[in-house]
Amino acid sequence: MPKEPVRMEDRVSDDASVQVLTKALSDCVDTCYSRVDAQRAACKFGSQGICCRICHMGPCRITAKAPRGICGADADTIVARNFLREVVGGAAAHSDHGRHLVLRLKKVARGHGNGYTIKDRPALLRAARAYHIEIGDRSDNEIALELADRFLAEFTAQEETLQTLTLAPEKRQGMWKNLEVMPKGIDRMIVESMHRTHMGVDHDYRNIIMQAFRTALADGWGGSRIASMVSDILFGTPAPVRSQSNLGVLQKDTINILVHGHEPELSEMLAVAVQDPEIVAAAKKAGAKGITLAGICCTANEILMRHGIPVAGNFLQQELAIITGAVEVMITDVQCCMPSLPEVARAYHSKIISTSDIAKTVGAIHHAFDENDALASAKSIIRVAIDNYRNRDESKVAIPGATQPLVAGFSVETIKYMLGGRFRASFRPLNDAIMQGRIRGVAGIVGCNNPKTKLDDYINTLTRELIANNVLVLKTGCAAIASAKQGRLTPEAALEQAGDGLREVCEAVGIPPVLHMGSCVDNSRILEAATEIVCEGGLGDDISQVPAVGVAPEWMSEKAVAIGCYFVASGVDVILGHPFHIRGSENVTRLLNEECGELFGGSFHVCADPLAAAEKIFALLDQAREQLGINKKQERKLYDMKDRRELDV
Ligand code: NFS
Ligand code: SF4
Repeated sequence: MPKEPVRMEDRVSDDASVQVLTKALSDCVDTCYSRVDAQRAACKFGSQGICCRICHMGPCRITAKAPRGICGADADTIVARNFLREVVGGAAAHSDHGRHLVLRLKKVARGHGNGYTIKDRPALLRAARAYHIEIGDRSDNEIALELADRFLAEFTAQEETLQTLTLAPEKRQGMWKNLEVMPKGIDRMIVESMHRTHMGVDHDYRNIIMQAFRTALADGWGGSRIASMVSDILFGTPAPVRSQSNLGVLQKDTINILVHGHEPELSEMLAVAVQDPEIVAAAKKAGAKGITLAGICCTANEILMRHGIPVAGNFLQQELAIITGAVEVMITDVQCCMPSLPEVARAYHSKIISTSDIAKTVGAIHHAFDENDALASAKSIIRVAIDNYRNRDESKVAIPGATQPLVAGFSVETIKYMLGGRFRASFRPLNDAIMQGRIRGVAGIVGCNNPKTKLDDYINTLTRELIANNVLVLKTGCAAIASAKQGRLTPEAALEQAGDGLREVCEAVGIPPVLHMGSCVDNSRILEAATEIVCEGGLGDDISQVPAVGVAPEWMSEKAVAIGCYFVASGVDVILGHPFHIRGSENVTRLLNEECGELFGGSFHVCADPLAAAEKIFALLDQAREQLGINKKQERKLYDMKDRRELDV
């Protein structure tokens, strides 16, 4: 019997995506949703992690009859090696992004900014202080140059452990030391991990998994943290900004340009270039009302937070955006850009322009971003879009109307400021609200979408449950965009959807119940926030004691694996919507899902159902509250200094 066709409403959650996916079908355009069907019977060796193709005696697969590969590697070794290589991929992606930004900072500091400047002096000074760099009466460029070199040393250090680790609570640093997981230079960790997983090197699954945590820490506290710090220095520390989300941000009568990928350098210049009077005039001359610049994936998050530029969609909407027929140009750089994009674009007039020499796609136009003349580069890409406007085929255009308002830009500095005001900026009110039970705890919901499950559904169902039950939600990446599309990133959402305690706090402070903290490299901001909570006092002296969890509901990328690992290694329990490819090894599964709790104070938990995940999260938060002795709902109380001193002990 032929299988029931899957309904669009079962693939995607929001009306805009339903409409465009239906259009894809009538336009006969393939998307990841048609391809996921073609891939249906996933290889069980792959999904259990027991396929090894590390050497050419193989590939080998583990079965009951063949419990070892040709070299003798068993399921534990093979699963652990594959897992470590995933962490390597994720850590490398984040960190290389960070490195590019550091090299840019160095050029700026040397006076070769070519349009880039140090936009945020306080961010520069914050970073300099973190590295104990002398400030005195030195110029910004002098400080930035020393800082850039110190950042670069974090990549190249051969023997010293990462400086950024010292930004973690002291107790956590001690735990890392005892467990011998303090990473040395980021590049060294990545190379060493590749060495360890070469044929015939590291075979002890525990030793391999500990290296996975070490490498992940080099990402979360190293490469990603550095990427966020340098982005703030060069482009500004995010502060609350209003904007719009979903495919409806594309306009019928403007030239529509989408930026997609991760690195903010080009998109920052595009944000400037679209306002250039010459460019605006050229757009008008081409018969358009103007130019609409919008983003997809994490580039969207970067320019949303700093410029309020609208978000067209998250990961699984990249193809859908083209299928609206209204995109003149989609500009890609690195990471999460599907190789299918030029093929989808061929059905319309859209052009895909790749801009990074390390990320080319067959069928895309390669327009290398000239970093020595970034503004001119940005303008010339925009001109391609302007020229392409006349090729738009109106009969193929269907932009779904729906957009949702949002507020984004919640950096740690901003949260502090909003909680305490300019002169008393602090996390104290948040700690107090957690201690009093008005806020039950904090959940960081992060990560991607995955066509194996309905777009945004798990993320949004879980978010709804959590905020209704007084859990403050911090978001990054595509998970943040999912909430934006549902209208949950506005302070007004708190009034309608948050539980009483959380609503009270949100209303008093003027924040949404779901805080958009940025792109995926900005997950380091969540660690920073957790550290601030610890340092503020009253909720233990380590991150693992704070009632906080991490969740990656619809994750798909190696970056998400690395993120999960550095959260766990930082003491945060992490809920996954679907498991890692590790089930072929009971030992590795037990280590990651159970024993890590003993080692780090946090481990992985797999919950396929969002409501079960919510229950699990409440249990974890309540357990942390119990251990802190604050697990009772308390009346609101105004603390005097004596009370505070007692609480702070
Ligand atoms: Ni994160 Fe950002 Fe999205 Fe997943 Fe990809 S865009 S870095 S990896 S898919 S959240
Ligand atoms: Fe097979 Fe061992 Fe080679 Fe892997 S490393 S492919 S298990 S022989």
